[in-house]
Amino acid sequence: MNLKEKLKKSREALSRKLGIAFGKGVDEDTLEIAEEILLASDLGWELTEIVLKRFREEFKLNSESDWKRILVAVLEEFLPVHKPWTPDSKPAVTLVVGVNGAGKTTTIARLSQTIKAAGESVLMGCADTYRAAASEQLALWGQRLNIPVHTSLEGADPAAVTFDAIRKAQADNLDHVIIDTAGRLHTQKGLMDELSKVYRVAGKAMEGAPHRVLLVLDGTVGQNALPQAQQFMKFLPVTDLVVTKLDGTAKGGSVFAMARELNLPIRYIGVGEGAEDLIEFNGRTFIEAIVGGND
Ligand SMILES: Nc1nc2c(ncn2[C@@H]2O[C@H](COP(=O)(O)OP(=O)(O)OP(=O)(O)O)[C@@H](O)[C@H]2O)c(=O)[nH]1
Ligand SMILES: [Mg+2]
Repeated sequence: MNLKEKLKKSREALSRKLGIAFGKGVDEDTLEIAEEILLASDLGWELTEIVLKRFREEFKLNSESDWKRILVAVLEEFLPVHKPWTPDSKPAVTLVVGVNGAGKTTTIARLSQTIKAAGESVLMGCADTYRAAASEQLALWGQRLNIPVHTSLEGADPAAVTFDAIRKAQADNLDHVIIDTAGRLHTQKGLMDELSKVYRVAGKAMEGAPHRVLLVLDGTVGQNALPQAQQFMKFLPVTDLVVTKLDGTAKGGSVFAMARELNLPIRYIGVGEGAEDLIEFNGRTFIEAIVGGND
């Protein structure tokens, strides 16, 4: 899969526009245009100011603009580096949370597929018990990918389903269990409390569980997802971020602000609806895809 192609909207909004602006030479007017472009890419104020400062410093020494190299260097410095996740329990329990429609279920299916392809076993648990369709959606993925799914009846207690799914994965000696939850707004206190309960009950089913909590953010929302993420983090200890739908937005720059502001690793990104469109996030590759190249 060509990441550059998938992130085309963000690259055009950032790199192509900067290329046009700087192509005409470098002066204060160009830098003002550059500022607008950086902000429109959703890089955020802090990062935009750092990039502009670096542009200014370099341009004083050199009238030829090497803006691409500078931008890549600043973005790489800005992105916090995190250790890769290595599960140290069996099963490794992953809880997946986020607002409605962010891409939780799709992420779980694609993540499970990757786990299976790596030769490990996985159970997908459906703690989204509000809609019968939620169980059906996950069950369908299970059939398609030939991966076991644990569901329950509509209206069941999500915490109880989580408990059962973990116990089932233990009994079946599986490597992973990934729990899907119902989408909820960070402002819905009752539903957020329910999520805290799911988290606690997972720990009762198995000590140390869940071993990671993935917060799925819709990339098309850009930096506006920040307050939403901060609310989720008040109710349960989120460990990793997933940013989906980056194929459908020009605001790809927001991942830098998210990684920095929330100080959590962006573990995966979604760049399409296909099965292969969830990829492990790699800062360098991502930066290269939205800045690099000569197009
Ligand atoms: N273009 C694009 N679409 C995506 C991506 N990830 C998910 N989607 C689509 O977004 C829609 C919602 O995805 P779901 O996985 O059902 O989202 P959810 O968070 O489980 O939704 P709820 O359970 O209703 O809260 C689906 O149509 C997905 O195909 C992505 O990376 N790119
Ligand atoms: Mg879902």
